[in-house]
Amino acid sequence: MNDIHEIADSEITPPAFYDNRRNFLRAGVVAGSVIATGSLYRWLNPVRLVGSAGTHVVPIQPSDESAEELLAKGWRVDETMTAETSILNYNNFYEFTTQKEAVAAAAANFKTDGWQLVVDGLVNKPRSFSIDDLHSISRPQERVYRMRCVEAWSMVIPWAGIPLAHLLEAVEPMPQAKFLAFETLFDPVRMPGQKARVLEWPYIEGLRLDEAMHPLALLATGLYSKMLPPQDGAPLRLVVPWKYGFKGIKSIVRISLVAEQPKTSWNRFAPDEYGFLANVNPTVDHPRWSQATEQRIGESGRRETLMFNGYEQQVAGLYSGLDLRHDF
Ligand SMILES: Nc1nc2c(c(=O)[nH]1)N[C@H]1C(S)=C(S)[C@@H](COP(=O)(O)O)O[C@H]1N2
Ligand SMILES: [Mo]
Repeated sequence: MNDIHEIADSEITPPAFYDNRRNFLRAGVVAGSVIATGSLYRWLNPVRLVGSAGTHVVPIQPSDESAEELLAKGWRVDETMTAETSILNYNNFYEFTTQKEAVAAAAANFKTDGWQLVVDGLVNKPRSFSIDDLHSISRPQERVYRMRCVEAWSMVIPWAGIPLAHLLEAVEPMPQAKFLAFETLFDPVRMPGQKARVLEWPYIEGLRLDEAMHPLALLATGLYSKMLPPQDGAPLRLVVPWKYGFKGIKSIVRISLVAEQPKTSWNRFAPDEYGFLANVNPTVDHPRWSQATEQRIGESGRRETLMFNGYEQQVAGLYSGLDLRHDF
């Protein structure tokens, strides 16, 4: 384990992809206005730590701890990443369609130029952020995380993004702030699935403030070393890997700091099936199916679901004293 080190993205990026990115860079320069080259360069070098034999270390930045110490504490995913084609073509994004294999095509023309994220509510410094603003708060970090959907399928996904805690530090939550309410864009023209009342739009999700401050909570702006594509929640989505996938709200336009627990979309839709905490828990079944096992996309057979999706060592302390037998 002594060959763990931080390396430049270019050293480990497959050549074919690197060439694509150079073309992308050239296109950006020619097009001129779309992406400032400065931000693109910053984007091209997310912090990434890898270990021997492809171990993915979860970097906590800033951190005094060495990669070896992080590994020893379980900040790692020793698992094969799910194929990029699966991550891009098997999606839940009801604003476009409820057919998982059809989301990519339905979302292909979704434009996110000029996107602004508003952060407001119980904060001392409410403001709105462009994606470049977010990247200047915190250099993007690569995070390889398991994702477990409540429907009992799962993936291992290389996200990149900024720790949610860093954004919160920038807006300074007030002492009365106890929860975050997240909101997806509401625009039935650009998101035609919103013309059907499958859910009440806009999609709303929430976290407790202490959950949001946890170093694993990520605002993802990238996937497989590229900008986040529309079907996975462009230009930014939440990733909380110890919770069921529906907590990972996509295409976020607003984050409000609030005093009361927000009313979330899936909980309103079926309060007995989708809770607020929604921590992955193999011992608490969904009313209509078991949560004990899962189908890892790309594998045959099923594997056992892990408590807190394998992040128990990191997050169990957030829930000490809570009876998780009723959390679903
Ligand atoms: N706005 C919005 N966010 C969403 C959803 C959605 O329908 N709309 N689906 C959720 C569900 S159920 C899951 S499992 C994940 C799927 O993320 P992926 O398609 O990137 O794998 O997104 C979550 N975020
Ligand atoms: Mo899901």
